[in-house]
Amino acid sequence: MSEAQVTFRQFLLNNRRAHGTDKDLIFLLEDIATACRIISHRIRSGAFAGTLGATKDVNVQGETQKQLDVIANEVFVKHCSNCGRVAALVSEEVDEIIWLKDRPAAGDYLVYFDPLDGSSNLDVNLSVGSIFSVVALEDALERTSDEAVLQKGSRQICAGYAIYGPSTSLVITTGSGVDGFTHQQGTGEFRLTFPDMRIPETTREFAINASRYHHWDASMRRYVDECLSGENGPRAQSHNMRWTASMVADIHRILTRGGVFIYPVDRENASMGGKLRLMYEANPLGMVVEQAGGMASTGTDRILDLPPQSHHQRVAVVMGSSDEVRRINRYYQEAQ
Ligand code: P6P
Repeated sequence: MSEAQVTFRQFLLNNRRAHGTDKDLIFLLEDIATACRIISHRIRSGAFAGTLGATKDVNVQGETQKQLDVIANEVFVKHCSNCGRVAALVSEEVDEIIWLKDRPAAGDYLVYFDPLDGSSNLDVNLSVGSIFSVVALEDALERTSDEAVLQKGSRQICAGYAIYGPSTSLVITTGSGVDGFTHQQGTGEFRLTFPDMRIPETTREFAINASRYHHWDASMRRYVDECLSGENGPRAQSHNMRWTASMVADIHRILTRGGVFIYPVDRENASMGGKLRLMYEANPLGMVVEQAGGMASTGTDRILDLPPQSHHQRVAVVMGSSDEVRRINRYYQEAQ
């Protein structure tokens, strides 16, 4: 193991020296890393503990909750509540905002998370993940309100995810690039194994749920039709497609080798504003993608500039290699 494979704590302390990372944020990120370690263990032991199945409950998203959705949420809530500077938690699994302080101070943290993204993959032993985002309150609050958590993605001070795959990895940005860590069996440490992750500008790989083709608008069909038309089509090159039904896994592949991830608003999901959620999926992963040199758009607007209307708001997502995101944005612009 090279010296470069520093532990997560050593990395955060180095980051503090280089970029002035606040010590409370370091404590919070270490608590989040602990939560991800625990979730990783609960997933990998789920078959023995009988926790792989579904509950009888439906969450605010209208999705049947898996037992591990509930467990992962409880682990995130517990570990994100340790740091005395966290004012509120917004969870994909919880309808209401979880306020930890009655009168939050300026600089207190708002933490947004999807504790177990892609949990339908648990039944078939495919990758799932956890997504997290941190915003620091600009001003103190006289009283708590739903509006207080409606912060633009551009105000995030930190974002990242854990992916529970063949290995458990943690990927974070605090605004100075993107770094990936791998959980080391035995020591339990997250070690820096993928420093300074970058997304190539160009790609020939796209990720979309192609079974929804008949719901898409003309711009999205135009883009995918061209990708599928190969060397004799307008792109004059062949493309590859991947879809893992876990945004974290698709985005991690894109961070590792490029690509573009697309979940458009379509005729069927338009009434809900799309499928994916802004505050704890598109914003955090959008910050990671941008910090790695990619782009994150709705097809028409930069995701991180969107003014949130509600904390479970949904949004169209196009993110990854910048050349492809620009092309898709252009197709939407030309259709206006
Ligand atoms: P579909 C998982 O439920 C999720 O929120 C994302 O992680 C994933 O990319 C998408 O939904 C999968 O959607 O239509 O393939 O089920």
